[in-house]
Amino acid sequence: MAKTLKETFAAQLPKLREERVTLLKKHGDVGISQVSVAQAIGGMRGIKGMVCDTSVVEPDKGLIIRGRPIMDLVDKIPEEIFWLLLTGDLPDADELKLFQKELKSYGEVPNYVWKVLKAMPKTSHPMAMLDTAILAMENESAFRERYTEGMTKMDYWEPTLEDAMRVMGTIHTIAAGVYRIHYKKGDLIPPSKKLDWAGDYAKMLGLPPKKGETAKMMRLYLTLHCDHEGGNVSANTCHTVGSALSDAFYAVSAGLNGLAGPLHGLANQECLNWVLETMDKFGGAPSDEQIRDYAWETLNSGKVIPGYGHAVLRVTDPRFSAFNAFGKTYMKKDPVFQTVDRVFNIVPEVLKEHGKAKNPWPNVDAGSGALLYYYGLKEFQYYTVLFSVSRSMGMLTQLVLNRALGTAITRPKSVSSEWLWGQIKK
Ligand code: CMX
Repeated sequence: MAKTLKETFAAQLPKLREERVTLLKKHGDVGISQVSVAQAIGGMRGIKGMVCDTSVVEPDKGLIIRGRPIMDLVDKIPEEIFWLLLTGDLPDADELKLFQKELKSYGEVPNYVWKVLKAMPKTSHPMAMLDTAILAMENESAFRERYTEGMTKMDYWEPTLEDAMRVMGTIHTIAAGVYRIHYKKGDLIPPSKKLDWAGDYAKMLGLPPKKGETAKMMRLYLTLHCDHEGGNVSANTCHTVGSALSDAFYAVSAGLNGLAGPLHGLANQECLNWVLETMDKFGGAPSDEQIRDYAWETLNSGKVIPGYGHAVLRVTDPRFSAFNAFGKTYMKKDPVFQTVDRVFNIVPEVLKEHGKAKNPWPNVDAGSGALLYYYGLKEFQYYTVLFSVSRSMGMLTQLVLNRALGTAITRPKSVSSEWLWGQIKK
């Protein structure tokens, strides 16, 4: 008989715990990183100071989930990815079916969440709405309840997984509600009993199905954004908050607040804006020369070109390539998509000439907006919400793993500038 996600993970746990104990007790003194002054000032870039097993980002390869390059996973659906992130394996067909059913059993959004969202100012950013809704749902936390009752440390992961299922089971419904409330799209569309997570999200948004292509695009979108190892702002924030034993609702809401920053997830909304501005300025699909000029104008005015550069990657983000391949299959004549494709041919050269960005290549955000726009999601401000729905998978699975392995509360040592000068003089 097919096993549930909880049963599958529980069966793996003794080995994972044993390995963690061995690492700590036998190899705890092995050094893995040295820290320079530049790293302490520069966002701790490159310092190896935390463990994350859900995925790694190789500078020359991009995202690898549990040993599988993301390009090998583009045909999978997000529910399979969630399972993979947590357990290291893909579910078989029966396990997937059972998991989808279980997820739906966590799908009810309490009415007070809708009341909170409807009471928010009309000018609230959709990300502020999503994060507030997740935080409001903290009231449902199984972890908080069990912790108050006095559960043992060994059991922490169980209600954390339950909370994770509740967040994962509702976040797409909440996100669709945010869209319909914020943009006055009419009544909320209830979740379906039959559709998969991504297909249901597309339907609840109220997007035209375009013969099933919209759901296909959504599956790809939610799969590609699922995780990006542990040190990025949202994952790291979620981890830090969770390390204080704050429950999944606190931790994920905090992580999403980080995703709302323009240097992180919000770049998503800025990218397509930049592309459309270019089209607007030049009255239609711009020529290579016009893109070059506009790129320089952006850089010379002290702004970044959104969607390009990365803190870790040093090649074209494979997730950009996956979106590009999808666009070439389904919308190759679309002028916005064509412009994104042309920008890809020009901007890296400009950034190389500019000489500042360590990585002149596109990241995930450079291409996704054109697809969303084509399938009817024209409100850029909303784009980071889609990113969030997907990224919650990475944050939640990292959280469950850390609870299960008893990862310590985060508390790196900060130093004063005076101390730095002292070290330099030594
Ligand atoms: N356009 C212009 N300048 C850029 C640039 C870009 N796309 N990317 C990097 N640079 C500049 C940096 O601003 C920095 O300038 P200063 O020295 O004046 O501060 C310099 O190049 C060196 O930066 P870096 O080491 O290459 O990049 P960082 O690790 O500091 O930052 C990132 C990475 C993503 C914040 C940066 O490339 C950027 O701002 N890109 C545009 C925004 C974006 O697309 N963000 C989405 C990233 C994906 C995600 O996390 O969601």
